[in-house]
Amino acid sequence: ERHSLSKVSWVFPGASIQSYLEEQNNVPLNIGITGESGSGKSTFVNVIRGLNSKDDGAAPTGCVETTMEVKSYPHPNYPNVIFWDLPGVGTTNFPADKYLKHVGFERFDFFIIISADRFRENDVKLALEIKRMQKKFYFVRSKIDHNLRDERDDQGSEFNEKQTLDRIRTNCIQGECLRLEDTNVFLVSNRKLHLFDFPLLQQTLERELPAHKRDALLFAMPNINLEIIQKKKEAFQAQIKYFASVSALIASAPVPGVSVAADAAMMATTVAQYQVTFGLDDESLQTLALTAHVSFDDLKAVMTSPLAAQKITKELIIKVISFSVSEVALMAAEEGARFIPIFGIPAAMSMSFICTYRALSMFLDMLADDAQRVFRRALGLDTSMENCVEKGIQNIFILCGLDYRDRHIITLTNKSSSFNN
Ligand SMILES: Nc1nc2c(ncn2[C@@H]2O[C@H](COP(=O)(O)OP(=O)(O)O)[C@@H](O)[C@H]2O)c(=O)[nH]1
Ligand SMILES: [Mg+2]
Repeated sequence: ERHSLSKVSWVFPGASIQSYLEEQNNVPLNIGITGESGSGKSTFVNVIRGLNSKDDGAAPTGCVETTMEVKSYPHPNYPNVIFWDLPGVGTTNFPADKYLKHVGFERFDFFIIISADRFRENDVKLALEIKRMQKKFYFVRSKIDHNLRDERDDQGSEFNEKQTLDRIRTNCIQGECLRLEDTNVFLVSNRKLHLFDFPLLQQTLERELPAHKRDALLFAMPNINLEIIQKKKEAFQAQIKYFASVSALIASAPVPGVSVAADAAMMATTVAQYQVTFGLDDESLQTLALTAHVSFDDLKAVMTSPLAAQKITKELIIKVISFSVSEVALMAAEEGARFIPIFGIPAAMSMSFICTYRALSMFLDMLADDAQRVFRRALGLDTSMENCVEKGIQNIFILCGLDYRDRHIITLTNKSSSFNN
């Protein structure tokens, strides 16, 4: 799939924009997950990649660690982002410095140290050694859902969630941990990543990573809240100008027809990437349906874009674009402009730029919007049917090249329906 972008490179063998784009999407990010056996490392490695423990490529969970093996788990959509399931220091019996050599610490961008209860001497020694090696570490206290459930059972009406969380936070970094100044601990439930401190952990990682690695992390993160969906959208939007430039270069090829076909192939690859990154491909939706206890069909039902639940192909892209009157006019103009001698090629180039820019932006908007609806539906938030109908109408407007912000037409349809009642 990824290669369809490079297939067009024969048109402009030197086009460095393409290699820039490919590099952007292949920035390596290696995250080491360590902690004692049973703390929830393998489960974390799975859920952060959007996988259930039974999915293909999932790390085996619930088994007592006996090997010193270091295992890598690439992200299913972004194999450049690798989560490493490391043996606990305790399992290896190595002191911290030998342990870090054994797991190959140089390759890691940062470490996550997980514990299901209090952090121990081992964890602290390891953290100090990681720091000495000038790498970063983050403490994650897992299984918070268990603790809250137990507390609720014990305390009945006295139960106070915030107090309980505060107490866990202080308790798990007592004793040995006080040797580490200002250590943050993130309270996480692998069963419910969107709750507690996981969103904060994600923000912290993003803030503390070098700038060129931030998008790699962002695209690989599960859609745990609307902010992440919005941030992914913004990062993709920022890339669109480069894709549009590639298509402008292709358009300057003096062969009619090549431009549209190559653009559609490139767009299909890009839009398919949007789809999986927003978790809107069938597989991701199925996983979400399972974890959120919502039916797959219910999730599908809230999506309103013409790309919803479809495999993204060149043909589909052309079909959706050809429904959009304004895009077709632009494309036809581009093909026409090619035949105007001398001025033709630059004109075709700029039209191709605009055309690709607008089409990709349109697809991105549609999918980001669907992602938000699916997210709300999964959490049982406010995606009412009315809402969907209005959005459906908006999409028809876009496809017809009309401005859907022309609200009076929508208001008109609303009026006529209330008239019928
Ligand atoms: N309730 C709950 N169970 C968890 C959580 N994380 C892991 N588990 C369970 O704890 C057990 C051990 O987890 P695993 O990921 O295999 O730990 P590892 O030995 O550190 O890799 C498994 O049965 C998991 O399902 C969590 O956050 N909440
Ligand atoms: Mg494990």
